[in-house]
Amino acid sequence: EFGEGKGKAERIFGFMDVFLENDPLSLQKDILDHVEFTVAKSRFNFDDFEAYQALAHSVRDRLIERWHDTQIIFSKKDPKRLYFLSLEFLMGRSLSNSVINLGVRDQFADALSQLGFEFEVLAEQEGDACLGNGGLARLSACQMDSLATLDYPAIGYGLRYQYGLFRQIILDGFQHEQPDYWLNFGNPWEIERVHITYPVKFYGTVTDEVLNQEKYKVWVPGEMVEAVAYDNPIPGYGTRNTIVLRLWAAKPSDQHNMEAYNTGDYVDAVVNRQKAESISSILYPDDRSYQGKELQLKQQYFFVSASVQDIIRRFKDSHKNFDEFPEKVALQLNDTHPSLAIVEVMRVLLDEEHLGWNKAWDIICKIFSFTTHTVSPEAPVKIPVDLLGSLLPRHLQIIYDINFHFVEKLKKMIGLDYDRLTRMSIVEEGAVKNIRMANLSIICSHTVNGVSRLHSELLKTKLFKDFYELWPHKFQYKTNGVTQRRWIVVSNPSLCALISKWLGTEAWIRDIDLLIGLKDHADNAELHQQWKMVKKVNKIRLAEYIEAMNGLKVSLDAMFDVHTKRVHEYKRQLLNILGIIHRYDCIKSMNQNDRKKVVPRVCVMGGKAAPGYEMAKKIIKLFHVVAEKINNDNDIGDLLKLVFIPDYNVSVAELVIPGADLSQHLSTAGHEASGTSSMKFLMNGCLLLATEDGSTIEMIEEIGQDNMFLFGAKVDEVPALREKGPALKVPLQFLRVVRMIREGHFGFKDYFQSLCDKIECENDYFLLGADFASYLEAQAAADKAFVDEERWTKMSILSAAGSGKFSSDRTIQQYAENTWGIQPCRCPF
Ligand code: GL9
Repeated sequence: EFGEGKGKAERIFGFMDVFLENDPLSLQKDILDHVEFTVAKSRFNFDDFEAYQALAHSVRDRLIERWHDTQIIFSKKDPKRLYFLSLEFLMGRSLSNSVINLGVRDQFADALSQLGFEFEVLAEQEGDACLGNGGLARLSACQMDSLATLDYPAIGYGLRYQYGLFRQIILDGFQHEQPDYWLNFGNPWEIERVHITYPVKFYGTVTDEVLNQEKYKVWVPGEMVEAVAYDNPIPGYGTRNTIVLRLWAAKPSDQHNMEAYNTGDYVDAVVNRQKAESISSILYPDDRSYQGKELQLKQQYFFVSASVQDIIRRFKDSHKNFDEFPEKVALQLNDTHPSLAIVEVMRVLLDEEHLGWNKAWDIICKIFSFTTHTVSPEAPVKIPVDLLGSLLPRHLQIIYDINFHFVEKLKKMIGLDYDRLTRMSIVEEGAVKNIRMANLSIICSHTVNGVSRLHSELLKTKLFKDFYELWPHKFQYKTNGVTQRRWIVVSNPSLCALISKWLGTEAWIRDIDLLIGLKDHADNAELHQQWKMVKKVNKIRLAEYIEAMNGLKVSLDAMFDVHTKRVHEYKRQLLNILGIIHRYDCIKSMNQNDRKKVVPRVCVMGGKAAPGYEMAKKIIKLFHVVAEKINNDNDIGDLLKLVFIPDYNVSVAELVIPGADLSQHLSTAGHEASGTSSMKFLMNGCLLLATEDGSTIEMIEEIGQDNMFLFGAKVDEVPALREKGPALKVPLQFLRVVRMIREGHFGFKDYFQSLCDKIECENDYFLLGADFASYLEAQAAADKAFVDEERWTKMSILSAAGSGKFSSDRTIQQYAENTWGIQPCRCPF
């Protein structure tokens, strides 16, 4: 039994009040204090970047104050807490988001202007925190914002990578990668916790020991590394609640390898020690493929072990024994990356807390929930048994034990159906034995969530069919959402003001369902006028960015047609490029009269390709060669312009999304588990051109198919089309544009042959040919709608009005109620 509740909170509570003042004078003094003493510049002489740093520290002080207050309430009330484990968080910038959520944006802006600085200019000084790859990582960030805003007692855990996602630079149309030294100029948004550290063990051997006549396993590690906590406060909006994202960094441990100093070369020993830091040094850039690398597995366990120690330490601080553990702790596994947490909790309960198998297993089954984010059956995460056994010998034993119990139980339930037993086993037999992380996660979690309704159906009928038939009650889904705080309030202030004006309230910022109220004004001429003005402001902002970046002047009258996301074959950026070539080809063959009817377009593309993904890199290059040709064709002028936005990230998205008229979401049906950028575009009144895939299907229900441009094969039509293979009839236009690429119309003829082969000669797995005609029709429909300004504006208003379902507030509330079983716990002042 361990210590009782601390009960210190009571004493402090009586006279606790707001400590830092937010009037202009206090803010100015705070900022100047930080200029002088934190940044160490003279308060009479500092530049924009130094002013940003001082400003950030003043905001951080306020975050810390609220976070402390929130902590006191949480410790006092001791609610069930959610621990959100994710290896990736794509936070982007913090300044604007923080001051808006704290409700001090205008006060800070006033204070700064009196000091001769402009808030917006300083905000531009901040770099992005890119500790993630794409959709999955940005989803985690949006969900943290919702958890804080809805007052849930939650903590996020992740890794503090020294290098975030690579920077993409484009040289001669090719993608090159550069390291992201995001910490070089310091990071005012984190608090280093030098006293919150945990040892993390690797390698070594397992021995048997006897204690009180009971046998126990003892893991004697071969290597030890220290995990240090870095806390990133996450403020809620319209509440004092501020939660924390705790990221772990690896440091050499003093507890181990002391021998080396005495025996070997001192300098060598210190240099070797330093290698420990490499564990948290770099984010793996591969979107969704686990490569079985030792360092990657080390990262996963490092983060899991530190988090689990922290969670158990916090629980023990205020509870006598583990009886209440499942009532106080919910652990959310964001995809399979943190799944070793299951085994780690089991190990601690067995080997360190000596609870015995049954009691420990009973706890495991009550605390874990698992969300999967992929539909790809080709990329299940597997860990080679040899690798796992050498790095984490005790964990491998526990996995075997869990599997043994599971298979025994399964045999009783389904009999000796060996095929099925083999499929469901955690251990994959074969030339190389593997541990299947998804099977482990499903078996040990009480709930398995998908990220959209369609995704969930696919999980139940295809990917995890065997498990669904066994445990239908485990399977749920929570359609993804995004936070309107970042994706409207921060990124589109003009639209934010307009919405509040027409709804007569700002309450929609916390209560997104109110957005539907815009529908009542969808025909109002005055709103139309103002709505168009807002779009224009945002298009100007985007056009200026494009010009500054590419030197390209684009016409504001053109339709801004945007396609931004990670580059992947299934996302079909190639389909967009083929469509552009077709458009170009058509314009070229028109007479002057017909040309007058063409809707001018600015086609914007952006996104990174995984560094080793050859096809994706070719697609980026193809966009550039086509852009080069079209943009320099005087015959085309403003009718068609192509822009590639390099290094697309969160802060660039904040600028691009509000400026888009149309956005494209072209995944082959059945491949995009959810998709979340579409939700951001929708909220910003951008029309969608999309396939019926992932969350798009639910968007159709919310805003109606008349307000979108839909095309392509539906998910149940895909298998039959694939079956046909080369016998499938593809339209002539398709063959023509592919031939243009093949024949070198845009140069780099040899380089693009393999790309063309894939969609023409090989099986065209992603069905570009099959969907091409219907894609062109949808594009034509978009052109037609765009020339009818009134219709377009109405569609745009209805898109935003109907986007309420896609707030992460709704997603999080569903998780809280149906999966985690947690209640809000709100700071009372
Ligand atoms: C993803 C899915 O592919 C998306 O469809 C989904 O919207 C998000 C969030 O649930 O998760 N899964 C996944 O591995 N990625 C996703 O975007 N990829 C990256 O994050 C790079």
